Amino acid sequence: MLEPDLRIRIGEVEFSNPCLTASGTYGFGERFPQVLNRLGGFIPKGITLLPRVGNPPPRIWEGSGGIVNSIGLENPGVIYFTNNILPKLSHLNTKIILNIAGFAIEEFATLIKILDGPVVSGFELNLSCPNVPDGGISFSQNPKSVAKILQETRKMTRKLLIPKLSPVFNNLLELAHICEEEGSSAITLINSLPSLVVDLERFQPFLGGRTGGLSGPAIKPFALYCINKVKEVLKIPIIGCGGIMNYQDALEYILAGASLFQVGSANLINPFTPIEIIEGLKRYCREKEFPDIKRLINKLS
Ligand code: RRO
Repeated sequence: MLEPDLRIRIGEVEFSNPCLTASGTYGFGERFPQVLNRLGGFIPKGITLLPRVGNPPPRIWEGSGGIVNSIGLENPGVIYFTNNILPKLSHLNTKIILNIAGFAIEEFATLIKILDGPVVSGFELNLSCPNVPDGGISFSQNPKSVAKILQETRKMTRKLLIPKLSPVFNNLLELAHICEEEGSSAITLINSLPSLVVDLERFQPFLGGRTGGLSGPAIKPFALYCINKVKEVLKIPIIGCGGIMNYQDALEYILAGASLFQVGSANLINPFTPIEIIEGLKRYCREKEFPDIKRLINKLS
C-alpha cells in the first residue's frame, strides 16, 4: 500500500500532517528543530504587546492525571519577538501559527499588524488564558468580545484566524457559532481548566500565581465532549487539544471531530512525543488500510 495521506488543509494552508504543538509547550522553537520539522505546524509560546515576566514560582504542579501550570504568559513582547525570534522560525520546515494574547480587544489587531508576514501561516487568538488577571479567559466568556476581536483581526489579515476557547463557558455552541460567523478559519478547543492546588504544609495555594490551568490526560474526555458537540453544528475545522499522550489519543480526537490536534503536556515529559504520534498514526492507517486520514474525521457512529 502507498504511504497513507496525513495531509490536512485549512483554507489555503496545507499541513503535512494533523499534529501541532500546543502553545507554550515547545518554547519559541529554540530546541529540537528535527522534531518541529516533522510536524504539521508549530505554535510558539503566546506573544503580547509588552514583555511579561510571568507569575512567581512555583509555576508547575504535577499530579497523577495531569499538570497545573501558572506561567502567566511570560514572553519577551512583540518587538523582541519580531526582531529576534521570528526570523529564526523562517528556517523551520513547518507551518508557523502564532499564538497572540491581548488584554484589551484592540491589542489583538495591533499584534497582527506587527507580526503578519511571509513566515506566518496564521494566528491563534488566545481568548482563554486562565492565568492573567485581565482579558484572558474572560474574553471567551463574553460572546460580544469574541465577535469584536474577530471583526477587528479579520480586517488585518487574510491568513488563518483560530480562536482558542476556554473550557469554562456559558454557552459553547453560541460562542462557536460566533467564531464561525465572524470569519474564523478554525477553532482550538480546549485551553486548560482553571484549577487550584492546595499546599497542606503551608495552608496556602501551592502555585505562586495562586491558581493555574489543568492540562494532561485528566481533561481529555471533557475536551472530546466539547469537540464532538461543536462538530455537530459547525462547518469550520476544529483543532483539538487536551491530554494527547499517544497516537491512540490523537485518533480519538480525530474520530470525535478534530481535523488537527495539538500535543501539549506530553512534550514536557518527552519532546519526541509528536514524532511518535505521527509515526503511530501512519502505522495505524497502513495496517487498517486507510489511505487518507481525512476520512476518519468525525466518524463516530
Ligand atoms: O501562560 C500561561 O500561564 C498559560 C496560558 Br497563556 C494559556 O493559554 N494556557 C495555560 O494553561 N497557561
